[in-house]
Amino acid sequence: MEHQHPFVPYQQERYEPEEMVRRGEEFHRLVDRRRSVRAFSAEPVPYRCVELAVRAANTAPSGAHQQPWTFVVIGDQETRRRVREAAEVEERQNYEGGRLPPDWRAALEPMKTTSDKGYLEVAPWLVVCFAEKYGLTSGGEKVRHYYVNESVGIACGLFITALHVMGLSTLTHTPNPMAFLSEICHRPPNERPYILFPIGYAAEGAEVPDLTRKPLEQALIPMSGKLGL
Ligand code: IYR
Repeated sequence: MEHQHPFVPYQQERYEPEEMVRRGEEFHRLVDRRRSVRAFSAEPVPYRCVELAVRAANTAPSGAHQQPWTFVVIGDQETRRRVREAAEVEERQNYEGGRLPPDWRAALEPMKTTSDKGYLEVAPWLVVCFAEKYGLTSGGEKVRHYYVNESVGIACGLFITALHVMGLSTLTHTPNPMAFLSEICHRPPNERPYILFPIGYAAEGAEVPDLTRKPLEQALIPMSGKLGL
């Protein structure tokens, strides 16, 4: 074992029930306003905000505390242009070259997405989250990683939430296939690109599809009685 985790006391914050509900309602109102954005302003965004979002992501629980994520931050115009071009090469094959199977194309139709990924060059920051399929010891031995998808997915959830709290917009973009990101970001073979996030302010006049959230009765199935309040 390279690391040991001695046990230390932990005290979770406690609130009166009314305060718990008030905080929950406030948080729900906040996250309910988050939307995936595909039209960004080129206005600069402080690096510190991106760093803080990664700090939040880096608090995620993970299988065996293996923290199997890496977030690569790209800010320079030239690299953003390379990412856009490589993503568009793939997406043109998907959308115009017939690589997207018909059922997938039909599912995407309401989103009105196309192979044009101009936002990858407009948004001032691109962050690529990589998932570590396995770890490596200092001696180069492979270490099995557990629940990689769950762990990295949760980290990315925290990441987009932190950006939203700061008033920033993003998109969970998954160009397909996205191996080109490993090359551009110089990441090792044990890491695979997971999600590409353009980050910035939503463009003036940006529009999003008028989606609604799944009704609570479908998302929440209470199997036993509701307690209190
Ligand atoms: N990667 C493609 C296609 C795409 C797939 C899904 I599922 C989406 O929710 C959105 C897009 C693209 O980025 O256009």
